Amino acid sequence: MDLDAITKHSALHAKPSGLILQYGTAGFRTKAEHLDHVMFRMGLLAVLRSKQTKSTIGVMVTASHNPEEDNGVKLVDPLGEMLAPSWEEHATCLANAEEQDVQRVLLDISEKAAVDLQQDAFVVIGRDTRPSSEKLSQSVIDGITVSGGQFHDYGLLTTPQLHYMVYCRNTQGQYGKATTEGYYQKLSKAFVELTKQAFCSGDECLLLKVDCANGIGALKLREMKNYFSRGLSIQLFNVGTTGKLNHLCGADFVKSHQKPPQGIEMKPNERCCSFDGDADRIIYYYYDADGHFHLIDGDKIATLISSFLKELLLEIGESLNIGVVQTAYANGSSTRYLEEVMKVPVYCTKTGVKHLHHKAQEFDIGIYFEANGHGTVLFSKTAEMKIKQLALAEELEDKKRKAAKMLENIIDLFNQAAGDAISDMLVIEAILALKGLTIQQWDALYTDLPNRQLKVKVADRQVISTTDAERKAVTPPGLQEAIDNLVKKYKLSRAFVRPSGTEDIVRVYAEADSQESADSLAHEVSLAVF
Ligand code: 16G
Ligand code: ZN
Repeated sequence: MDLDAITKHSALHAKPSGLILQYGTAGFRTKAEHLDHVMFRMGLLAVLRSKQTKSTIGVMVTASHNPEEDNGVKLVDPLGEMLAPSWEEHATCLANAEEQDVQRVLLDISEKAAVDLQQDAFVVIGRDTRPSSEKLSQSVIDGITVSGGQFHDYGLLTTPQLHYMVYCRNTQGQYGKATTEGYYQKLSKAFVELTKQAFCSGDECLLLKVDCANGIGALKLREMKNYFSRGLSIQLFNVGTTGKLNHLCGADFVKSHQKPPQGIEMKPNERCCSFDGDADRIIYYYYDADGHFHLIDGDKIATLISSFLKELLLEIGESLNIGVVQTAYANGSSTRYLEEVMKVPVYCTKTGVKHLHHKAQEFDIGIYFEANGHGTVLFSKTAEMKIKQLALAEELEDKKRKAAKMLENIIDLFNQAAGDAISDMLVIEAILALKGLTIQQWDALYTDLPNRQLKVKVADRQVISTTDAERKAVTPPGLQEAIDNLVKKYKLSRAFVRPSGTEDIVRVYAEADSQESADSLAHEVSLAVF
């Protein structure tokens, strides 16, 4: 690495003085105009990480569901996973170094992480459709090339597609081909195989309306559609030609406002879903015949998937362990249904995909979803091997082999590297078709407890610290007692507070037996936070 060249180049991507940013839950995220230096430096860091792991590293330029003016960047580790926590710290140090210290910080990181600077480095880059993304990804490339790394720029990609590319490249193509065609082929083949017996002849019952949040999902779903000769009929809305990214639409908007996005025409009982701005989240919803809006969030998605997988496991008769991972935001009804009715073990982790993903890796089949619609299913190598063997076993009775074949296709249909709106959508559509379930029947699995989320602005959100997967406040003293006392006043109630990992606010969540109670509990808890 030519450190002098790096210093020279770095001055062309100068850090605004005084600006301090943190590698948060999903990388760096702020107004796009403040990010040029971060992008350049993440190019440098990706090269170091690639040298250290002797693998391809990914860099994704996106700010997901944030407003169009924002942007962000995150690094993807060799198996398509989120960047390791110790490297998040390196990322923060490097992003905040003053110009004259960049060289020193780079050497510092190399030393601490035992990076062999002689190693080759390879980085792949993807970006979302924000107006600022192209230029910012160019700054990432600048950082990569000046530090002697090689790269492949995929251009426009969904976040989960980039995770997929990294995973494919580091497993010598075993997971799939590291191209968008490879991704579409893998998913569409699995979907078509899986749903072979399911589809009725008329197209009407299969219609799905998709709100693409005016983002990358629109482009990629349109490409994907070409790979289906039959089956699913998808109609796209909010494709970005007129509307603004994430504005009054998208999964985050629908989930947090509990209402439909603008720009989609919904008839009663029609199945609709929304992606977020980088297509790693999905939320379903519909209007019933009386005009009531029904939201089907990540918890209900996890429930549908879990019950389907559990049935298939029973049929193949293998003792593979299954676990569902949620966060504190999971609706109490979903947890109760999973544990008491379905008898599957449920675990709770801190908010943020990396925590859920990590926990889900402990099981043969780990199902994880955040209530906001981000999630996937992970299959252990053992589970995958057993399932593949059974699918091939000629001597097996038909029913068993069929179940094993279905599981085999399900493994291919899920993105094993990250939650993926396109892949999750295909899984859900396949399950609904195979089970002959309408969206109302799916919705009726259990009734969500009414809930409310509030944001509270405080002087310093870090005075609040939590434990027990963010369900209990440790500091400030007295806060948890106050919450406990408030919760006692309501039926079927639960509440917690936590500092946001993406915004300078504290989040409050409350649920109770009625909307009125949930609203009032959330309000009272937010007063206790001051
Ligand atoms: C990020 C996380 C998401 C989490 C959210 C919480 C990833 C890829 N994304 O968007 O999973 O739910 O942050 O935000 O991990 P908060 O800390 O502001 O509530
Ligand atoms: Zn996202």
